[in-house]
Amino acid sequence: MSLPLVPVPTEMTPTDGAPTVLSSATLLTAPAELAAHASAVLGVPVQTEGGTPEASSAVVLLDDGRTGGGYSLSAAAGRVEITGGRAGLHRGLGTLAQLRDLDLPQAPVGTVPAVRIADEPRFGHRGLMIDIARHFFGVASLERVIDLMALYGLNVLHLHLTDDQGWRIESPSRPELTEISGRTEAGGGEGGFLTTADFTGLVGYAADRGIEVIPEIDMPGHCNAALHAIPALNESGEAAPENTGTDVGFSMLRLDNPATAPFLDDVFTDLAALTPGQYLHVGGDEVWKMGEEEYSGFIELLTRVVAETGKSPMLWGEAAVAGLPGDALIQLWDSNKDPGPIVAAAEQGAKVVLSPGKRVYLDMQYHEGYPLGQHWAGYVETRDSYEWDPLEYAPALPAESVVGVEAALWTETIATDDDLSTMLLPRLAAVAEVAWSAQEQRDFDDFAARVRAHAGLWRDRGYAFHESPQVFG
Ligand code: TNX
Repeated sequence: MSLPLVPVPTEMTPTDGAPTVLSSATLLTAPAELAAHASAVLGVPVQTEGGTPEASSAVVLLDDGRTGGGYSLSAAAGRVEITGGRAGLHRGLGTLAQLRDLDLPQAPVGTVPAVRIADEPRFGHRGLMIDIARHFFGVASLERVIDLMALYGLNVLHLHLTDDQGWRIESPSRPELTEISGRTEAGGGEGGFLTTADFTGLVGYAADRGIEVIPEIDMPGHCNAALHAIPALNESGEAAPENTGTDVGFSMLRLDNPATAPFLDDVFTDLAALTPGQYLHVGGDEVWKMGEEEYSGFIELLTRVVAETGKSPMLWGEAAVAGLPGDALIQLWDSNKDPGPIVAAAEQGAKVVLSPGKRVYLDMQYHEGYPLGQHWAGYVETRDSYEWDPLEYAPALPAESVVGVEAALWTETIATDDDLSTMLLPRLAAVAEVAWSAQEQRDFDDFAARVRAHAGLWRDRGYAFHESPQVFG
């Protein structure tokens, strides 16, 4: 078998020669912004100018200014060289980490087999959404998720920060949001929230690994946490009770409440100030009790508020019925619904990220009776996440509107780190390959054989995973 990399690279040629041993005696040369991170990932010291001690091997990262995420990697005779633009070097490091940490017949753990790789992603947006509102997951948990994303070439972490059950991001102009609704969660647990410093630290941790964070404040529905913390947002003027259940569709902010627009200004201005990336996600999903006109007006207000912060809006698919600005990014999720309105918005220039529930909702149960997850979109085993072509999912979507794929992990039933990684693995590896690798290179049986070789790596790093019979059977 050739090397079991995931996602499968565009071109890969195992070559003759001994494996390269990476150790504390390996020397690393890298562009300044990457050096510290590369050194930490690989466990090798950075080469300092001047004295060069005798090294047993070398890793060289060369920035060639390329855009788009492609890179090439060669390893032979004690030297590993990765060439690419900034995004490509990040992906090359993930590939190198796999080559080193997989236990291969050609090269045991700790060594890199002789190989030449030329690799390039299919889609630019390769995302994962984590819901930290239903159950709170803090910095340490999210860093471990980011590590997995980097290993498999995902480059967008979408954080669902607010919902009916809790408000998880400190907003300096509205401290009551987290003081009150940072302490509630689904099932009645203690909750929690990210301080502005926590969030900034996470954004930096992700950026060091080539990953952009897109934060989401979900409006105008899924907002009981705001209604609980801020009485004036309620039509009655009285705070809504906390919500620790998992029903959806019941809460909403009202467009004609004079407290609403200043509230949106405050929270999105605060969020924009913490976010170096282009996008703020404003939600827009499942507002079941609001009329169409008010809903469209609300979405238009949200997109104006985002524009004033200098950012671009990302929105759940329902929002396609409203008038959207040219820089809007729509996230298709409901695989039980006609994608017609999203197709129409895409024909007007909107871009689309595909998150169809029956494929990439990683909170769906793997099979009937599975102890974690839901199944409104169906049971989703590894093959379901893998065996689809994003450009065939909604064939009426103009191909150039589809910028990528994003998995989603909602946490109504997910409460621990082990729960989280069990739902992610092995399906996240499947989604990563859908988003990265060319369709004609993808084959489920081949993928299953490759990803099987990753179980040891997951165990070594302490990630619980689902022993899918489709992969391990
Ligand atoms: C639908 S997906 C939701 C979430 C739930 C999820 C559970 C979306 C935009 N809304 O509120 O958590 O289903 O799978």
